[in-house]
Amino acid sequence: MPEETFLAMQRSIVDGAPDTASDLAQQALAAGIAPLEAINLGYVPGMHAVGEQFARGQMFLPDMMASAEAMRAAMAVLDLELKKLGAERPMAGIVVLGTTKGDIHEIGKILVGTLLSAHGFRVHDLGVDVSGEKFAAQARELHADIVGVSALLTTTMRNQRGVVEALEKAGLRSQVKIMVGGAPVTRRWAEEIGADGYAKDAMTAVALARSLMEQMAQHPVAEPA
Ligand code: HCB
Repeated sequence: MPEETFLAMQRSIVDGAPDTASDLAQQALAAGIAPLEAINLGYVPGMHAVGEQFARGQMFLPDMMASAEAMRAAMAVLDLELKKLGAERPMAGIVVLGTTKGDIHEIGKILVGTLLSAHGFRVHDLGVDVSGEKFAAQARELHADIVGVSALLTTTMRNQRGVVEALEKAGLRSQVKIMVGGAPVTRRWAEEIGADGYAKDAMTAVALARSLMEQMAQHPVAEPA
């Protein structure tokens, strides 16, 4: 039964069918399937299939937009369940999250934000197409412990370096940890631009955020006077 449900979830994304995607998410919750399982085994593989078909020229931009809509519809149902878990946990840290300048991909970032919230982090999502300067200004204003930067295009990945530089320029680099992610991003890239860590998916991002918080607790930096 779950196998069929996961396949139907994948199909709802490939077909760009928001109502079906949302119905399946509700059915899954009613059947006791964990929201994260539905995301990882049902909907995300659907998004990957869409990316592959787009790359092969078998899908076009409007199709990809419809698939994104279906993904959002499913996430709207599952998000609520995941966030309930976070309300019961002690505050784990403050995260400012966004997609780099020039990039409007948001699904992965939203997923990262949802899982961080579900694990007790207070997440401020700045949205998409966010400049390094805005990341820095918001990190200061919101007293962020961690800045999470997403990029899905090889052309916008380099703007992650711009975020690291903006935080340095604002004098915040020693107080704020930076984690990067997104389909074209690698650990090596994270090291090259001077970020503190890379996460390949949302669960890894939670583990990374926890370990960055631990590092900060072990080596606290005095707030500037
Ligand atoms: Co878009 N697109 N797209 N797209 N798109 C990609 C990314 C391609 C790989 C598709 C392909 O060619 N195979 C490709 C990029 C090629 C490249 O640069 N190498 C591409 C392209 C080319 C484009 C346009 C340029 C197409 C055009 O206009 N001709 C255009 C660019 C617009 C722009 O940003 N300026 C475009 C537009 C779109 C939309 C709008 C139709 C839509 C986005 C809608 C939205 O987000 N609201 C879209 C989509 C949906 C995709 C694919 C199909 C899926 C992306 C997705 O949601 N994945 C994608 C194909 C793919 O990635 N395989 C395709 C699912 C999520 C869950 O995975 O990797 O985003 P994720 O996030 C993970 C992970 O990376 C990590 O955790 C997340 C959760 O597990 N993570 C972090 C992410 N951020 C993190 C931050 C952290 O701090 C830590 C971890």
